[in-house]
Amino acid sequence: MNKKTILITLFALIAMTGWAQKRVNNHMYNPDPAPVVSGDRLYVFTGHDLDTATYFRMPDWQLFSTTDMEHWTDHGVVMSTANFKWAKQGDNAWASQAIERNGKWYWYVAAEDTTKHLHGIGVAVADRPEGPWTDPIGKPLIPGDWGFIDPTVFIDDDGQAWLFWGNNGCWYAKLNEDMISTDKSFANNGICDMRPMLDDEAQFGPKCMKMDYQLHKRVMKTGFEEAPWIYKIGDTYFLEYAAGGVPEHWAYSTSKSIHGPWHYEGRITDEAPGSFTIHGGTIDFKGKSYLFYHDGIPSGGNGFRRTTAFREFKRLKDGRIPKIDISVKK
Ligand code: FUB
Repeated sequence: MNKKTILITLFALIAMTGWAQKRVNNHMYNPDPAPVVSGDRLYVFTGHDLDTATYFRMPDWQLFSTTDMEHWTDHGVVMSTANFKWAKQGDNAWASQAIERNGKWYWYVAAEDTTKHLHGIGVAVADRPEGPWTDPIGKPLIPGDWGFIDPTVFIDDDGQAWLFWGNNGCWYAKLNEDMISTDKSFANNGICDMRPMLDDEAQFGPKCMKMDYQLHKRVMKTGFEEAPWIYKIGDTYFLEYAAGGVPEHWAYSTSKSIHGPWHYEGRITDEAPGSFTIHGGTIDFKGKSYLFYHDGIPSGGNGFRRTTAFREFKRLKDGRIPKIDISVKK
């Protein structure tokens, strides 16, 4: 066999078997992974499902890191609802994402805005991922409203930072350079509502019948469910998201502009084993690509005790993402 045949055979074998599933930690429940690279290290910010949870019971946020994707440092719980005086305490510390800018770290989280009894988006600042983290504004950055969860943040090539978020809808705001305030002159008092775009199957994939918790009934809804994950490769914006109602699968759309229109690219994965949610995102680190997500395998299928998993994969041309098998067998 010559070198080319060996490489093709190897690639075909990997494509058939899928990449192995790995974990950052097997002992504590750690859903909603948000990976970020800083220098030589990859950090994964996660939430925390309580060991006894039978519904979402999430009091704080955790951090893990690695330099080689094999050996992980468990930094433990590095921030909790106690960091946000406006938030419901001891619970509803939902999905998050952190980003580094000019030597400071900014961590965007979903927590319950007690003035609205609905989730809003908070921001915390630190000098390093391990903290200590503080709330620089003492109020939600984005006040509570229906579906205002799952923040994702991205800094464009021109230095403009964008915050996206949403469940059963997607919204985005222009962050000011301080990263702790939004540009109120943008869109509708600072918030652009993407729901008309989500309605378009060419942009966000097939609609499906699912529960609307505001209307308290099942209706035909957009494929986009929640958990947006925004980034850019070359001149292409990527928006990954949980799709298809619950149980969720992971899908993505691309665009040549942060404002869309988006082009639906398809599924990245099928549903996560043992979990009706899947929240995650892809990231490139040391020349390889990884998909992070959570599943319910370690808890034996309890959808409220979820554990982060990751798998290596190879991007296609232009950074596009192949279908990744996350079934338990692999
Ligand atoms: O972890 C709580 C919620 O479940 C997240 O905000 C969603 O993305 C889903 O994973």
